Amino acid sequence: MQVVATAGHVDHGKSTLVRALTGMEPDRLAEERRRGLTIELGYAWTTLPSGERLAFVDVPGHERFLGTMLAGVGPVPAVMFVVAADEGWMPQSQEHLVALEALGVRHGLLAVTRADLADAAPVVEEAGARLAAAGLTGVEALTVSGHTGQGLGALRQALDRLVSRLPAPDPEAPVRLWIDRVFSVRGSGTVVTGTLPAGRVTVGDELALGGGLARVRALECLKEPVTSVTGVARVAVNLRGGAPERGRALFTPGAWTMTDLADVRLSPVGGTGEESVLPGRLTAHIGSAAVVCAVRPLGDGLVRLRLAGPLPLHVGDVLLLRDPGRATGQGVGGEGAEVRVLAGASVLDVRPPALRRRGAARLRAAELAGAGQAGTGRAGTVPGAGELLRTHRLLRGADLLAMGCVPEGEPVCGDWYADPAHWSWLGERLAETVARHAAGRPLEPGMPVEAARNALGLPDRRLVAALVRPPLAVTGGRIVSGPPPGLPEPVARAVSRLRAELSARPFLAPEAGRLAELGLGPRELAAAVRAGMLLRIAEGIVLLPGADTAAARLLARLPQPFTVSQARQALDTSRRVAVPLLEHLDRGGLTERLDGVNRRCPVTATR
Ligand SMILES: Nc1nc2c(ncn2[C@@H]2O[C@H](COP(=O)(O)OP(=O)(O)OP(=O)(O)O)[C@@H](O)[C@H]2O)c(=O)[nH]1
Ligand SMILES: [Mg+2]
Repeated sequence: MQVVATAGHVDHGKSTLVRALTGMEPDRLAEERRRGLTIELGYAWTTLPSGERLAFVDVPGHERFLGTMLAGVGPVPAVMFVVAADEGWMPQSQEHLVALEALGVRHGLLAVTRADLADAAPVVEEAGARLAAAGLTGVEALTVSGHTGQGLGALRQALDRLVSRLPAPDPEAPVRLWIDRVFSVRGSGTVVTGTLPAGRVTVGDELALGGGLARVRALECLKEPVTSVTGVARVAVNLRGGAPERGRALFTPGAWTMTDLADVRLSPVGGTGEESVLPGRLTAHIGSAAVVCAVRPLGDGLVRLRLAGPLPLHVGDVLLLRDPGRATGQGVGGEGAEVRVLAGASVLDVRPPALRRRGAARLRAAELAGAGQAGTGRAGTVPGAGELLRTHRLLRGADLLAMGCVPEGEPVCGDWYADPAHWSWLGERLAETVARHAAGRPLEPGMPVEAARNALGLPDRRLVAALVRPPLAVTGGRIVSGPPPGLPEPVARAVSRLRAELSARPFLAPEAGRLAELGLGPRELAAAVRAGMLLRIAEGIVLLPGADTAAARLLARLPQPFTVSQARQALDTSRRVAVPLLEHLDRGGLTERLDGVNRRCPVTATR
């Protein structure tokens, strides 16, 4: 199945043509029939000569219903543009065309109707040129009459050619079904309808809806019950749960980013080739949604939109921006009606960083300058995972998917992906941070992983572990300056263990038995001391570097003078260590021996 929307000035014969092509009535409301005017979206379908089924979303042409027109066209891949032969190009013809251009609709055909009333040729020429200028290239022009049936056979064949050219949507794509109608069916509950552009919906599916979840109880496609449907299709979904209303979307949970903030690139519309200065408040349209938004210019055609409510968005989505305040006041089809559609906006980021500091906006613009360059969404290029990582630096694979990008390459750990340049920068920062920590706290055997995570501002501890590479190593939840050059791997490991043990009781030097267990003989200890990983106090007595000055600081707090036994207690160690440690301190002038029993700390040593 394919879906085509109508477009064109009020009263130009859109609904009449849809009626003639399908035999169905697109104007369902009594008021529409009484006034001869489409107010709400109309739905009708037919089978084309090829056997392909085609559904129409028939939109209103009246300027007052532009919002409804946009809701109908939003999710639809192609358009049947209708112009009356007897009236020619009119203001809403222009406004609808600008809207299609902004939304990036590139496929369609031109039906110049009411050809029984006037010569269609000049209108075919003018309208054809305008459509081509707006990016609807390769559009076939047909001359028809909804009243006499003239040209309808050729139109059906042209519609067949049009739909056969449309790109085939991915049935595995995540679902986002913009709701364009909600109603209740007695005995079944709530039913919503919409145009499913891609992906698959199946009975029993649980889909996100307005912050909650809704279960698909039943499905219909063109009034026929189905158990599963893939886009493109018009679907009616019987729901349990959720809070459905027009403008909301049913979507695959986790596959879209619910956001009220988006950085976008503007694309000028209406053939001016220039960027108009946007007002500070606009309405953003996507799918069937219309949301008021505040506009913050970043520079270079880039703006940040703050939406009044969150929308499920992907990078690469295209929004239409219009000025809701600018009413034409000219009446239907009045001359000089102002163009209210101001720009298309292609979404570059759905999780943009806060702009706090002065000049942050300009920096952000520079950062986004090359992103997803040129063109808008449906036809243009979209920023890829690599580009998103360049600005976000670190993202989970799940976040990338929710942003609309398939992760590329290998994760750095778990589900985390990193920008390669940023990752190596982080590696360098970690080495620096660990070195600074070691210099400031020589008694500690290394920097706790959590402290390093904090220092680097990383969101996950596993990232710290993944950044550790030689000569850094992780033992016992700490990052240690691992084997310095020349220290063999097993010795380095044993020394790290020893340092970890010493960090718990810094003055209790390991006994000979423990050293032997760790395989640390005199040669190994000497190498570790040379590498600055241990401090030699005496033969077979090693502590962490800096333990001596730390001991002196503790001893200075004792009542002076003090005995070996008092020092031993204060340092929480044994006589075996206390005696040589005090002698080591004596040699360094950190303690002073008064007699056979007493020592004191010189006043200067405690400063
Ligand atoms: N003579 C003639 N009249 C037509 C033709 N098509 C439509 N009309 C008449 O034009 C008027 C408007 O037709 P609609 O089909 O309602 O126009 P529309 O474009 O759907 O109008 P809106 O939905 O309100 O924008 C009606 O009175 C139709 O009978 C045609 O091919 N020939
Ligand atoms: Mg109509």
